[in-house]
Parts: sequence; C-alpha cells; structure tokens
Amino acid sequence: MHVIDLRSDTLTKPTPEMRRAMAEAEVGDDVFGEDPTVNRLEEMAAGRMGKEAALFVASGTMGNLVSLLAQCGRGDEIILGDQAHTYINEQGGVAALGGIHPRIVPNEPDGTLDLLRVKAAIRSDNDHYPRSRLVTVENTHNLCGGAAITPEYMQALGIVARERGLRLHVDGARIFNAAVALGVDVKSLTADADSVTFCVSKGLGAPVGSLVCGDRAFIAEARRARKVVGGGMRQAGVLAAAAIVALEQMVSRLAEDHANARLLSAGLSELPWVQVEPVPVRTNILYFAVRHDSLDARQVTDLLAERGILMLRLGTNRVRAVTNYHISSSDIEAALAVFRSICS
Ligand code: TLP
Repeated sequence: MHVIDLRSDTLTKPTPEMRRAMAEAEVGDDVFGEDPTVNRLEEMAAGRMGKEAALFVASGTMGNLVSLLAQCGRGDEIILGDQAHTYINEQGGVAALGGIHPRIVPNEPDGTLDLLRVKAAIRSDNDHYPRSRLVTVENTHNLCGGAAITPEYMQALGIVARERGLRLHVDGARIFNAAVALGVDVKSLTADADSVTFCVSKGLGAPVGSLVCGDRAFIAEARRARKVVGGGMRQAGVLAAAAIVALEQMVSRLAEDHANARLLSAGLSELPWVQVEPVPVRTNILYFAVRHDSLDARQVTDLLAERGILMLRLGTNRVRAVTNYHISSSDIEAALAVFRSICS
C-alpha cells in the first residue's frame, strides 16, 4: 500500500543529494571547533538569518532551550504565547533546567501576541516580581495553523521589547515556510530578533538538526549551554552536510507544500463533516475539526490509516495534516478520495 504520511514534516527523509553529501563530508571534532562542514553550515546559517554567528544543535527543542539558557538566568521571566511550542511541547525545559519563569499571553488566531498584552505583561522593577528578560514568538506558528508572522509585526514587537530592555527570541522552526509564504527575505523576519532557532529537519528534509543564530557574544553563551545539555556532537559534519544541501536546495520548493496544503484544504472544505481552520491555509500545516454525528477524530484517523493516509489526531476532534516534499498533488487527490469514501 502506498502510504501518504501527513503526520508531520519532521518525517521527511534525506534526499539522494543529502545522502551523497553526508557520505562525502569532511569532518573533525566540532567540540574543538574543528569540523569544517559544521563551520561552513554555521557560517551559511548566520548569513541567511542576517546574524553574526550560528550554532548547530541537535533539534529545535535544544535550539530553543540553549537560546533561552544563554539569555536568561534563574528567576528571570520570559513572555510567550499560550500556544507556543516552547510552552506546550518542550517539557517545560526552560523552567526545569534553567529556572526560567514563563509568563503566558494568549496567542491571537494569527499566531501573534497582542502588543498591548505584551506591554502589560512586562514587569516593573519590584522585589516581589521576577525580572522580565525576553519575549519569544513562533514563526510559522504551529498550533495556530501554520500562521506566518509578518516583518511588520516583528518590527513592532522588536520596538516593544527594546523599549523595555527585553530581548527577543524567534522559534523559527519553520521560518523559511513563513518567508516563502509571505514572499519576503527571511532576514526581514529576523532583523528585530536577538536570537533565532530554525530547523533543517522539518520541511527542508535534512535528517537531524537546527541552527541557533545571533550575535557572537550570544552564540558563545549558547555554545556553553549546548555543552551542558550534552549537545556537543563531535564529527557532526555528516549531519551538517545534509543541512547544507537542505539550505541550498529545499527552501524555494516549500511553495509546493503550501500549494498542496491549500489543495487539501479546498477539498476538505467541501465535506460537511470537516471544519478546516483557519481558512485560507497559509503554509504547510492544516488543522481541521471532525463534526460528524457518529465519528470522532480517533475513528476518522483510524479509518484513514487503514487506507494508507496518516494524519495526527489532537484531542477528541482536532486533526493535523502537514504537507512535505514526499507528498505530491496526486497524493492529496488520493487522500481526498479516501475522505469522500468515509463520508459516504
Ligand atoms: N514540532 C513537532 C512536534 O513536536 C509537535 C511537529 O511535528 O510539528 N518549534 C516548533 C514550532 C515545532 O513545531 C517543533 C517540533 C519544535 C520547535 C521542536 O523541534 P524538534 O522536534 O526538532 O525538537
């Protein structure tokens, strides 16, 4: 059976070019700073993000963690959205490992944080309060339907943060999806940020890894934080080689994933028992609610799986589908045909 796996873009396997580059990669001990392929990747990543320096880490979770450990001390407070991956899906690592206190602001449906709410959440200097140190936003915003946050918003948020002496971190796990969807240079989404994490292991198809980017002083601190969480990876050039191919070859094709997500959204919207949110789909992530008299999300995802269509169930009636480079438009048509058959 041809399986159409829409559970995540993290499932993407390395391309033949990546496998070749991995096999041929020149390597060294990266903890000594001597892996030429990692060094090349880090330089390239910093350049793409418009920052001075970068650090290769094992995952997006590690990237966010070391970014925050490098910029906040114990008892410091970070302001982030109630739907943020860092708040919901990273085991509260910043609190568990860094003693960093999260201050939650509700995410708007478009993934942003209301600027007035951010301002109101920033603490005054008072012995009773933690110190507000940093604001973090996610772009694209996973749980807000893959929303792409604009350069204009980033600029405005940057002003709010700077005015009050706070730093700004971007969880840009899928920041290239945002740049492609908005038709902007990714630098315009990072210019106001002090630190950015982006992943090569999601839509860009590399097997492992994320990059943390910022100024040299920040990256030096992030490198220390990476070491203490056990993230010094030695001959990591075999992984960095795939990441370089990802950056060189896989960014512009993200537009195809977005087009396929729109195709899926349009097809699903025709079914009375499926409620796609939000419309229009902006990047490669799509959520829908099951509004069926006799089927819940588990039954729907089970029925789909029996027919080779894999989607991720969240809660009792929410389902997520993520397009990626393994998924073609004919796969989307095939998935829609299965949906229609479930309906009848
Ligand atoms: N997201 C994964 C799951 O953890 C939900 C997925 O399948 O979407 N930031 C954002 C916005 C993410 O979506 C993810 C992964 C991460 C950080 C963490 O990246 P990894 O999985 O590399 O630690």
